[in-house]
Amino acid sequence: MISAISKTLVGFGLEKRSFCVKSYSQGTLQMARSALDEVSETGAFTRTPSTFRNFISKDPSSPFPAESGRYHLYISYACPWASRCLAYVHIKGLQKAISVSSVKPKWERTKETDDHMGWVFPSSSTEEPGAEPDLINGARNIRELYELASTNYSGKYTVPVLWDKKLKTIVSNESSEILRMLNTEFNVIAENASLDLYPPHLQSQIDEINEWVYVGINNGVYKCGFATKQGAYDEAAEKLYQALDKCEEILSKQRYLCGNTLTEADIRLFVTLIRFDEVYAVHFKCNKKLLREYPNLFNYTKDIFQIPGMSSSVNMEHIKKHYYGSHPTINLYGIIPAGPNVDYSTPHDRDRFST
Ligand SMILES: N[C@@H](CCC(=O)N[C@@H](CS)C(=O)NCC(=O)O)C(=O)O
Repeated sequence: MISAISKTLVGFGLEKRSFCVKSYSQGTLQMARSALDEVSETGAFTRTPSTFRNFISKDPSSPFPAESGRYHLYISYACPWASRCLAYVHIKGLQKAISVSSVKPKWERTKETDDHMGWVFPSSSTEEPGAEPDLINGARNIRELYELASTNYSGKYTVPVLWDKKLKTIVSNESSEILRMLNTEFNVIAENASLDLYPPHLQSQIDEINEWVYVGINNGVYKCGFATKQGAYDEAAEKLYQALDKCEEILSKQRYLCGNTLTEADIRLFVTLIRFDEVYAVHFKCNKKLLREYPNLFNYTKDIFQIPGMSSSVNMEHIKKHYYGSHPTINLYGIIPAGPNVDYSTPHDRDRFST
């Protein structure tokens, strides 16, 4: 049995990652090639920062000026960080200005010569519904985009990737910063320019909420799922449920996290909540309480799902195929659980708060 498991992990290119101690320098991880590498000696998942941090600007003289048709957003529907960028493209009305395409949901080998597993494009538009071949660069996978943009890149090959078709490079691979660009810099082009998800009077409140929501919930579910020691898991699960309880309490009094106005903080929370019962509860062991057991959070998730444009940023088939199929160290046989198939388009009670 042990050798069968070991053989399967080698097939996934994961044996070394799962059983060897990684190299560290002053507590930070070096050369993480995938999220599965980012586990510290205490068994805690520790995310490494994104590398491409340029900003698109409304100033036409900037290196990356906001221009219709110039930028492409590479996403995976499975990824919460990429999905929040896609949600912004939809709700800001930027579909005509910024093209978008999704990779296939399940990680595959990205090179014949090493064992890296990552995001790949389908070879035809019919191979995997929702995913498209890379018509911009003809890349076979996301890794090749990073290699086009930088000859000495040594980090993870993550989505989202905001690509500049003119300079043929990556503008940004940091979703929190892509959200800020999409919110303000394209307003001359955006069909829904008046929607401001980061208005000046709420910025400090949004920043404060984002901080504990990221630590406890957005990243917290990954910390639960990728923990390799009980203590690391226990700590992450405790923080997760404290943060969820706090959200439930806030949302018992108001429609959204910052009051009765939808903000960036809500979109950032939503992408984790929509994956919660379908994936995180099982795959990441976040089962102390389900989203459906939190009346306010559950109805809030439906409310946001029903905002025009939001539901088309959610592809549950890709979400389930990815998580259950791409992390063999925590789901060796890649079995996708049958349920629970929650319908987020059913009526909710959030209209009880005035907007
Ligand atoms: N900081 C990044 C994180 C993005 C990220 O971690 N994306 C995951 C998918 S959910 C990824 O592409 N992982 C590839 C890998 O771990 O190799 C952001 O928010 O944009």
